[in-house]
Amino acid sequence: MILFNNQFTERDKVNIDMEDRGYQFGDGVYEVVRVYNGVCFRMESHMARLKRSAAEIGMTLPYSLENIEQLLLKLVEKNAIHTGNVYIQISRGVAPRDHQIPANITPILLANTKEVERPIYKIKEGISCILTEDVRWLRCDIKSLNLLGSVMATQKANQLGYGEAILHRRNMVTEASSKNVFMIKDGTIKTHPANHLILDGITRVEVLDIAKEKNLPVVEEAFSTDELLQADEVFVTSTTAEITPVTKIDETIINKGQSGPITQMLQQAFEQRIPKHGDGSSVSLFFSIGQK
Ligand code: PSZ
Repeated sequence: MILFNNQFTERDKVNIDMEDRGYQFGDGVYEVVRVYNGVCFRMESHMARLKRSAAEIGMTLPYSLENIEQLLLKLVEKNAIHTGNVYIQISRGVAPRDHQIPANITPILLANTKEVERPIYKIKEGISCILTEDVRWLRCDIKSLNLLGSVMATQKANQLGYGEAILHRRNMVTEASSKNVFMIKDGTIKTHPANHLILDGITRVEVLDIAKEKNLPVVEEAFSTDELLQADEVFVTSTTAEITPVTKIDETIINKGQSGPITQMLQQAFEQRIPKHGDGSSVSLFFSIGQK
């Protein structure tokens, strides 16, 4: 079952107009929310960011934020999602193709869900990343449907046999193509400040909160690609990747190709914040039995 505006329906019953501005211009915004044990994780933060993204592109949400949240919760329930993702996008709406936005346009909301396990293997063993130039626009703080810059960087990484692309502007690291980037040097955690050059990830905020709770030194400052390559530990974060170690960047092996101690400390604290079953059980990174 999917959500089309405020109706629950089947995917094959939905017709998207070719003049939907989401399709024509990438004119719209989206969110991905993680579901753990049937519970939406940090739903309020995702809803707040959705509202902000819409406001930044001058789009009024079709329903109240509370209404949208209720619809998404109902969708998760109807589809009996245990561990998975909720994808929601709101496009500007349908209008004859013209850059100018007509006054009376109504946004179109679409949401679906998917059962997806936690990427336990990558979270444990880490991933490899290429470094590539950040060619995206200057409003990366908006979670917009325009993802071409990110898609092209990911494509380049994949073609070279790497898992992700870490982006830089004139050798200053911004973020990864679909993740935030953190580095650790001499016990200090560094990440790019939340400005127009990055998406302020919900997972990024969670990591900063954990670091604060644990009195770990953090600086929200841009760092260079050279600094990154000399880091003791590197990790990337996102709603689905959680805290994933980066063990190789281009030809450079990070921390002997392993997840580092501070990364693991953060992962463990993150895992403790994940909604559990009523009985406290869940698939765990630290307490699992032969998960791959
Ligand atoms: O399933 C996936 O592949 C997902 S779910 C969320 C993302 C990818 N990426 C979000 C994202 C992003 O696109 C960029 C450019 N920077 C940072 C992030 C991380 O944001 P959060 O932590 O909110 O998911």
